[in-house]
Amino acid sequence: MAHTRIGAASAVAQLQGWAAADGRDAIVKTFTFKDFNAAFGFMTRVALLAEKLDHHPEWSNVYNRVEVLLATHDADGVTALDVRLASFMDEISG
Ligand code: H2B
Repeated sequence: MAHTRIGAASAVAQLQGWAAADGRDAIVKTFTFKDFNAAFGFMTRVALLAEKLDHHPEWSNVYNRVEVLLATHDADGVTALDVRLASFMDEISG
């Protein structure tokens, strides 16, 4: 079943430190770590959940920083799946 679009505003209201993206229905957050090893460890843990959920982030990494954008492509916007992945990222980065 396709996920229902909830929209970026609703998602950021349920999360800490996430913002609505410019120009599309998506949420964004920049995570900063101690060093590259910590950043890449974070990405590896997120990758395992992303595969399990079949729901993948758009992201980029420069040294200790990971910039993340989450949206559900099938729904053309933000759904509960994005909130789930965002919550996990917050949990393991804290
Ligand atoms: N990730 C995200 N973020 N949105 C999707 O709609 C999506 C995905 N669809 N990962 C999945 C893969 C789909 O393309 C595959 C075929 O299941």
